[in-house]
Amino acid sequence: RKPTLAVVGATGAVGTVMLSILSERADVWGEIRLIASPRSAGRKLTVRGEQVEVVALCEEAFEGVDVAMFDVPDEVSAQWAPVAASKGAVVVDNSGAFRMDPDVPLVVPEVNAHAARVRPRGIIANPNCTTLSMIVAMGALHAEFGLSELIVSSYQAVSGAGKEGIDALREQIALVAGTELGTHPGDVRRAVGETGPFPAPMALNVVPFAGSLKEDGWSSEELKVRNESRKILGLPDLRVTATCVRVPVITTHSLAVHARFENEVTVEAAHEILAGAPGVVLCDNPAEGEFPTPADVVGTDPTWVGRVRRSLDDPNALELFVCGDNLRKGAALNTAQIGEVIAAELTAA
Ligand code: 11C
Repeated sequence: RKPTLAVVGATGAVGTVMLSILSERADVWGEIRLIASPRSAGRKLTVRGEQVEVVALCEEAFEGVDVAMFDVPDEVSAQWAPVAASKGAVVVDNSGAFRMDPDVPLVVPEVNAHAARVRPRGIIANPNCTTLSMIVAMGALHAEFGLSELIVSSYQAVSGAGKEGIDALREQIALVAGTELGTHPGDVRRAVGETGPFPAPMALNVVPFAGSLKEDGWSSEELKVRNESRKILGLPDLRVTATCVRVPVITTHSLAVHARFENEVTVEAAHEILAGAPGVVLCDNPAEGEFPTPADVVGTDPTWVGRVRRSLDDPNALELFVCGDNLRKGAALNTAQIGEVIAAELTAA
């Protein structure tokens, strides 16, 4: 029997991408049940070429479910993931609710698939999209050179803030297009008015803040990059500094990474590792204008890496630029891959 899958949050920005990913990948699932808030119940959505009616989130919706993928806000996961697990489902949760729980593995299949086997709460967490956009490449380099420090700056797309974020940028672009705005202090801010889910205008701008404000001036996104990278790589003392910035890109997060290693590095060796790493595409020929950009990477599955340089003042450090689609590998795809690992385990049992 093929396992039964539930997708919770099927109508959201990540849920929508999840349905197309499930339709594209090898079909390991029996029934796929779509679950969303009562307000979306009754809607019909297409998955695997078939129309499936959305059912409302309730305890009975998890009856007979083997794997439940959650793409919902933290508080909804915090309440409902344990309910699904108590009904016997293995939960793969894409919220921040359980990522740092020591009894919940945080899994990126290319880096630490083995961690998915030990799940005392019946829950496996999927990392934040910013961490996920770089961690496959960093895991491959770590395996060879031994990572000792990461200093990253992110360039995060507005879809990280969901459909509301996408709508806000589109509306703001329409308001500034064809004008001479962006030449005087505050002119863009006055023209766009309400800034939606962002603390400043996104059109014609970059915003050095993503997530919520935490202790000592750090943002939640910056702390997630630090804590989650440490947990996934199994390096609890890894030195990590992140500055998370929102840019006017619809989808695909980018990161400029300074990575320091235990051992000396060369660009040639880094190129060889990255070119051979599963889930990574090396795109690094600046003389020909070849480097990853969000506009080229969006809609693709791998982590794209370019601009690989050895640090001028440190033979143990590399500088690189990484792009990954934050809704695919950054969210739905990684969740689907974890689900497939569990489906294989259940089918073999
Ligand atoms: C953003 N990375 O770009 C966030 C969205 O912890 O799963 C995902 C938040 C999370 O705004």
